Amino acid sequence: MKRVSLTQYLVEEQRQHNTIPAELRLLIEVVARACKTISHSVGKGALGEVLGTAETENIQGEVQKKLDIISNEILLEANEWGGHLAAMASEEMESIHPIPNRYPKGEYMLLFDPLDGSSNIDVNVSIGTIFSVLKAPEGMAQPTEADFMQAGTRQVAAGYAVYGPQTMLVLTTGNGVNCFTLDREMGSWVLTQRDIQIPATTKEFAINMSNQRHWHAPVQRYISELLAGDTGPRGTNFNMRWIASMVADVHRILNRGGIFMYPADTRDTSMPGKLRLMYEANPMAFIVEQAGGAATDGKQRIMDIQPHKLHQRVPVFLGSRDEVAVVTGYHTEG
Ligand code: AHM
Ligand code: MG
Repeated sequence: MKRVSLTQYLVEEQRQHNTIPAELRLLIEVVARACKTISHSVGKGALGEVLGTAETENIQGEVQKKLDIISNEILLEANEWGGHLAAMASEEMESIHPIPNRYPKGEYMLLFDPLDGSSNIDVNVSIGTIFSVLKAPEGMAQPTEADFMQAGTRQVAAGYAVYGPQTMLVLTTGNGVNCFTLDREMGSWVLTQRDIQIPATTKEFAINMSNQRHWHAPVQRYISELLAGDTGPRGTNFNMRWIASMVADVHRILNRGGIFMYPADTRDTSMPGKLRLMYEANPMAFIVEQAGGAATDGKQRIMDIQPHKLHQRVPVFLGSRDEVAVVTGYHTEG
């Protein structure tokens, strides 16, 4: 089999479709290289003294794991000097990170969740990095948070790396979804799946069932119908999976279909759901839509939401488009 590297893929994609100019290619390659470094740290585990919690909390009030901080540093350092970015933003940093004055600035802005699925770090279950790329607004001088407040439809690229039995990078630049596997011996990313398509129908769902008593009526209805299986209105049995790493759950859905949900609930209505719009929901929505799936907040397409805060949360329903349509219908009808 002829091996296509990430670089070759990016160069050829630009030649054929004109979607990856040189600066964007550099950005993607730098992010991919940083993910390689994160994968290496993750893989060392206790041997690299990277497990366990740090003594800090992030802006969401969550205790940070050592690997959350290490991964954030790796991504910041890798992306500062290349001249392709104007600013970065991260789940692990309260405010945006403009490129320091000692480096040239570029026209892109990068957002990331450096290590998603933090609760799985210490138990050797798949975790990942999620990223989203926006363009800096025309004429932007010193970047501010307001410059990041762009709907998901404005993303020029999005992707995630999943650190599992294999390390993989899933990427879209708006022309389908492709997957690269890290060749650990060679240290290179090799194209292993082209133009991934999510089946439109599915019999598999993913939700944290322990929150059931807090859900709103539409989600209660939808899940109870799935659980009723062939004895209920759906007339067929559904299976459930919940990895508690969005990257791993989404990766399964990309490969064999499914619906992933993190709904808002009755607990704290100022914090709808758990996932963050700008660096979790939007990039995943872009990938899922590019693979023929759908992503809504229960009422509208996630990528159409006009953000108002860097760390804002959003309810998420994504995956196989027929199921996303059913649960979204339950929210919008009547
Ligand atoms: P994190 O960014 O702090 O790791 O939180 C996001 C993660 C997602 O990867 C996953 O889908 C969800 O939190 C799991 O939540 P729960 O702990 O309710 O199972
Ligand atoms: Mg995270």
